[in-house]
Order: sequence, then C-alpha cells, then structure tokens
Amino acid sequence: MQSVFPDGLKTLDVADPEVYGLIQKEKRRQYTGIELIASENFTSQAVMEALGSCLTNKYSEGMPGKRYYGGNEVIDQVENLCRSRALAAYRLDNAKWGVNVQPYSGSPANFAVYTGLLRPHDRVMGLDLPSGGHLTHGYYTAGGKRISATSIYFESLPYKVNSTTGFIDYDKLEEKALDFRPAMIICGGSAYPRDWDYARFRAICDKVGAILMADMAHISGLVAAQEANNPFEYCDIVTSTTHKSLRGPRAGMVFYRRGPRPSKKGEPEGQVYDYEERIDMAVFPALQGGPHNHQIGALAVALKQVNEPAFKTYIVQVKKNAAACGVSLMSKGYKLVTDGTENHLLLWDLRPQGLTGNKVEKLCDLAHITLNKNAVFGDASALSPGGVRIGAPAMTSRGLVEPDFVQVAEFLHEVVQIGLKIQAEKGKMLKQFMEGIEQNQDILNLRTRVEAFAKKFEMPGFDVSKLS
Ligand code: DSN
Repeated sequence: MQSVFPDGLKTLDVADPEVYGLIQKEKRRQYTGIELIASENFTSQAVMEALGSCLTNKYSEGMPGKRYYGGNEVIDQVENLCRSRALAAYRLDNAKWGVNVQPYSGSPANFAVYTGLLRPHDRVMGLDLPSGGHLTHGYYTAGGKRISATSIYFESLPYKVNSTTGFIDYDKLEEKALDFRPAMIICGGSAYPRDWDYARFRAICDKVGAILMADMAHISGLVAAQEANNPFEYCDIVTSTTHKSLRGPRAGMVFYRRGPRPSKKGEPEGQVYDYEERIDMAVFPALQGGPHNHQIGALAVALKQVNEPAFKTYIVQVKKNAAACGVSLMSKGYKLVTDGTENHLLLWDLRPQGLTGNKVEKLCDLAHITLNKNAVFGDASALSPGGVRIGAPAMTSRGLVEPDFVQVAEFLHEVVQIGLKIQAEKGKMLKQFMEGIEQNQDILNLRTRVEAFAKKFEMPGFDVSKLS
C-alpha cells in the first residue's frame, strides 16, 4: 500500500539533501572555528534530541492541568518537571517563587513581564544599550527614535555606565530614578563585564516604589552555579534565556515571587504577591499561542545537567578562561572596558588602536574566529561601534582552559595587527579596507592555524567523525 506521507519516515539526508547538506556545513563551521560570541554556547546531544522530538507536535495552551486542548497528560508532566528543575537550579522554595517556562525566548519573556505587571505608558528604567544593556530594556536611539517595543509601549529612561570607569553609575541611577519615578527598574545586560549590585537596585526601587526585575539571560549559568551575585535575593521578578551560559535550548523563563509580601504604606497586613496569575496570563493568552513543548522538554534536560556538580566546574572554568583572555589582552596594552571582567565576557575597546568593531569582526570572521562588534560607551556612531565583545562559554564547553584562552588572545592580537597593517596600506574607509580582504595571505595563514587549533578540542552535541 502506498504511504499517504511518503517522507514521513525518511531521515533528513534522504528526505532533503539540500537542508541536510547545509546543516552539515554549519556543523563543520562550528567545529572548525573559535566561537567567542558571548551569548552562544554548544548544547548537548541530549538537549538536541529532545528539541528534535515528537514534543513539537503538540498544542497545549494554558498551564499544566488547565489546558485548552486534550491529550496533554504527558506534556503536563514534561512542563512540571521542567518547572521543578528550574526552581531547583536556583535553590528556590516553591512557596516563595514560581516559574513560567513557556516564553519562546528572552525577548518574549521580558515583554510578558511588562504586559502582565505594567500599564501602557508606565515608566521603566534599564541599562542603556550603548552601556551594555539590552534592546528589550527600553532602548531608544540618541535621536529619540523608539526602536524597541518596550520604548514604543512604555516610557523608558536609560541609566548608564560611568564614562571613565565603565561601571554602572549607581548614584546617577538613583538621582534619575528619584526624578523619573519608574514603575519598574530592570537590571541585567548583554555586554556588561561586571557583576550587579542587586542590594543597591533594591534600595533604589524601595525609595521610588518600583518593581525590580533582573534579566539574568547572560549570567544565568553563573547564578545557577553560585558564581555570581544572586538576583533572587533582592528582585521581584527574574527573567532569562536558556541557551547562553545555561547551555540549554533556545527558550525563555520568567521567575516571579509568590506567597506573602510586605505590606505597603497604608495597606493592611496579610498581602500576597499577585504576579503568578498576571505573568501566566501575559504569556498566554496575551502574547503567545501554544508553548513550544520541544523547547520545554529540552530545557528540562539542560536543567538536569545544570543541577549536576559538573556544571559548577564548567562555570568556574568559564570565568577563569574569560579572565585569562582578558589579562593576556591587557598585557599587550589593549583596553578592556572596566579593565577586566568578573563574569563570562570581555568588552574590548578598540578605539585606542583606531580600528572599528566592524573591521575586527569581519577580519575575525575571515580567520574563522566568531565574535561580534559591540558599542562601547561614548561611541560617536551606533553604526560603527568601537569595540568587540568576547565570551568564554562556548569554547569552555569544548574543553579549553586558561592557556588555551591565552592562545585565543594571541590569535586576536594577530587579527588586530593584520587589521592595522591593512588600514595603513588602504586607509580607514571601510569599503577600501574590505577590498580584496578575502585573499589576504596573513589572514588565510591565520585561518589555517585557527582551524587546526579548534579541531583539537571535543565537540559537544554532534559526532564530528560523521561529518561529510
Ligand atoms: N542577542 C543576545 C546577545 O547577543 O546578547 C541578547 O539577546
């Protein structure tokens, strides 16, 4: 009998050689290069197996036990397991904290919080993008253009880093908050190499009556491993992505306080937090449809790994590697924002060298080192940022230790030296700089050495011996 779905049981290589071939190519690219994007990581084979499982077939709007579709008896177990592992990862008592694991990723998680807890046009404050903050914390351009939904639907005012030290200027933040009276203050960022003073944020929020939300996306692995300050001690809400230092699938989580809360002035005793219902309702039905159950299943797998002692060892190494890379770059005379790091990333200020982040990112790409250009506080143009961001999580998952990251710093130094040579020959204009760059022998030579170096290390997630 002829099948009604002839491709239904074919493997990808047979069913779609074109997409299969592209995935093979991407596997090779990941395996043979040095991956330094601070927000990326290499997740495990088990996580990928769950991601590619039948969980993707199921609709399950609503919460476990209260769904709008039948057939969710297994999905409920998956989601409940994921939620309990998420609480365990951060040592949270479920009488005091709850978690929603349905957000598709970090941006939807953040917007769900704003949707659930704020009214349209309420005021929010977040770290400015050029200071290392994230778009979803309310960014608008220097010209006043609102380019984030957070700045479109809410009134946002950024706080910034001190232009000399690169550290968050808490005094200015407090001064601004006292004038602006925000309904919410957001801490957390995408390119901030230092830890967060949550106690100070709490004190400021209490003075102005604001909710304190931490977006710990970048550092969620460090927080789980108790290798960073604990936002749960002081914040009302904590959001996160799950694929960065946490090393899971791409997804999002919102943690919220539940149970008794302190009474505000004039309120009777016995108040309780109402975040749970507001956040659950914001995720669905306000913003999302069916949860991505394959992501939730995969997140449960990743959180099991996070709850093992090996994860602590991994995160300790991430921090050591970032520090070793930073010390090595600074020993060569380079400038890092805040003169170092205490987490998983470095922000390298290239302005003293007269090279832009765009040029260094491009040269690194050609040398098969992947990182991203990044604004550095005080940049004249957002289109031509003055730095690059470097992260240690992904290569630490491949087994690199401190001397290996010193070697990575050597490669990066070489890239910059090549860039300066090209710039001296061709001038500063990007167009001229880029002309013929693909054939540059110094870069090609470096690429060969980078690839030989990268291939020495194990590759989590897939079997490199099967690469065609
Ligand atoms: N795109 C992520 C990062 O690179 O930091 C944040 O969303």
